[in-house]
Amino acid sequence: MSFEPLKLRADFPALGRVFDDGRRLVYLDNAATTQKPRDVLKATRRYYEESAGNVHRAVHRLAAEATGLYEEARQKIAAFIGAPSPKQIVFTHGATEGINLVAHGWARKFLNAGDELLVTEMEHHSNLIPWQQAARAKGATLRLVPVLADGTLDREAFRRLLTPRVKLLAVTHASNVLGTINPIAELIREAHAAGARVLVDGAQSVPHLPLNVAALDADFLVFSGHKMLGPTGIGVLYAKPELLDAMDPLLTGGEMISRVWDDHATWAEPPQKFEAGTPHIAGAIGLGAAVDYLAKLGHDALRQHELALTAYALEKLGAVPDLKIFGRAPERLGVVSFALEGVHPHDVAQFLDRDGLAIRAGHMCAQPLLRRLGVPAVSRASFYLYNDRDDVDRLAAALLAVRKFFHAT
Ligand code: 7TS
Repeated sequence: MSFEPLKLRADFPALGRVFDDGRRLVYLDNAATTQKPRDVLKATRRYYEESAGNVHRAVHRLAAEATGLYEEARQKIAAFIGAPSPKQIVFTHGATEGINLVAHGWARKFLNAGDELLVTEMEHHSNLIPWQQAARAKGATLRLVPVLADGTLDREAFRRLLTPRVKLLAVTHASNVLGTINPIAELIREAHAAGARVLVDGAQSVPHLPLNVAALDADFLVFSGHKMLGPTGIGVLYAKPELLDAMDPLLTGGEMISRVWDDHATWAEPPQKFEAGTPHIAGAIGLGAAVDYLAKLGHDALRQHELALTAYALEKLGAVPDLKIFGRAPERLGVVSFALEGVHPHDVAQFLDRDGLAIRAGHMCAQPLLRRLGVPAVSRASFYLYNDRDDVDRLAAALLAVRKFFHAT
């Protein structure tokens, strides 16, 4: 299917916003969070208006409907990422929680002193700090695979670092700063051959790329609903069944138990074992609707659209004088980080906001990477299915205007 971003835009109420000066919103902060289509808003609202019971406990009709909708969402998500069973889908509140769950429930349980954890220099803080903490708690060592000047991983260094001491490789599928798409299938294969498990941070990739966890043979995969048209506060941890069986829960309490005595308890089967308390039921249902929307568009068509738009953006931004683009990986997402010489990235974002353009500026929750890039902050534009060439033209024009303003004053 060919993409018609203008038509798709009509599905997103927020994208209809026009500011006081008559300029329409150009939303280019999709790597932070995406806008929500009506289908997602409707599904969420319908749960609250019609079926607002709790899940997995009461027998009344509302509770049965809520449970049905919640479990249906789990099935849709399993199908979307190619998980063999919905039992491998644990609802979390986002990618960050999923990583913490594995760091606590698996790493802290199974790591020994002298073991090693491998991450990369392009990780978001969410896929770094939980491993720093786990390594410290267990006397293990954390090592970082370097990033080369073009924004790709140093594969030779990776192979050198991948010793039999490495118990886990935790790696982002795609960088939220450089846009680099890592060769995840090869990294998993090499890590497995060295005897390590692999956690894939899919926060940036699952919303944009075709992905099949079973084919990849990933041990763990995490992602967030809000970066793929879904609600905030809902995300997913996928894991192989034997890992879910072996792991400890992060949260304990109601609904995650099998039997409870005065002084101890036994756990329910996964995924319930990891979903203590009342979950974000509306969020899960909303994420199910988001997955329906994306599946209808087709991941391959979405990828083609984003590839073409990113190539256009790199060309247009490349023509803005004094603009430096970070990351030149051949395989990349629609994420473009840049710096305009002599202008602070926050000032760039502020100026663009006046023109109705939403971009992000800052350290992108990737301080170790920015330190290596030699900058304290960058500006970032990130695209999704509803962006088009007109948005890129507006971005390039606004950047030229910012440059002119700062050079003239
Ligand atoms: N991993 C990556 C690669 C990310 O880009 C992010 C969020 C996370 C994990 C954490 O996701 P969360 O939903 O649990 O917060 N990245 C960004 C970003 O680039 N701008 O805002 C959030």
